Amino acid sequence: MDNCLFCKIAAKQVPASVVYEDDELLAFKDINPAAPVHLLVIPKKHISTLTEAQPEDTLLLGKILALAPKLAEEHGVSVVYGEDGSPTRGYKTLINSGPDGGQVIYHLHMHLYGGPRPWRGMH
Ligand code: DGP
Repeated sequence: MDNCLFCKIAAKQVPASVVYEDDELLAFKDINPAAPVHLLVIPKKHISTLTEAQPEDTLLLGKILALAPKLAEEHGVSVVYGEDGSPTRGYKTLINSGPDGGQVIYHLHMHLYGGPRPWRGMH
């Protein structure tokens, strides 16, 4: 879509630190990280917000979510179970939708945050 920053990143017209790419998805480092690991996962197809996603996008939405544990593993923030079975480390996934949801860039994206806390402005 014309004038969409994340479409331009997907088209390699704007540089980004890409950490994953396939035919449908792109993941890259957030330019203003709020946590030691802060990645964004986008569909290459332009969808403005989660509200605009259509029934035929359901598999694509699933692929975005399913990429999170793979990226978390690659970036050292996956959930790890200690000898007593209790979980350690971990990560947060977040999709902001609309102004009240805190969305700034109107191209659907999932944030992935991880790494030692505290994280800026988040619990
Ligand atoms: P949101 O508030 O959910 O729309 O988050 C938008 C995120 O996009 C925000 O964390 C900063 C990030 N961002 C904005 N512009 C750029 C950019 O040009 N490059 C990269 N890598 N990230 C950007």
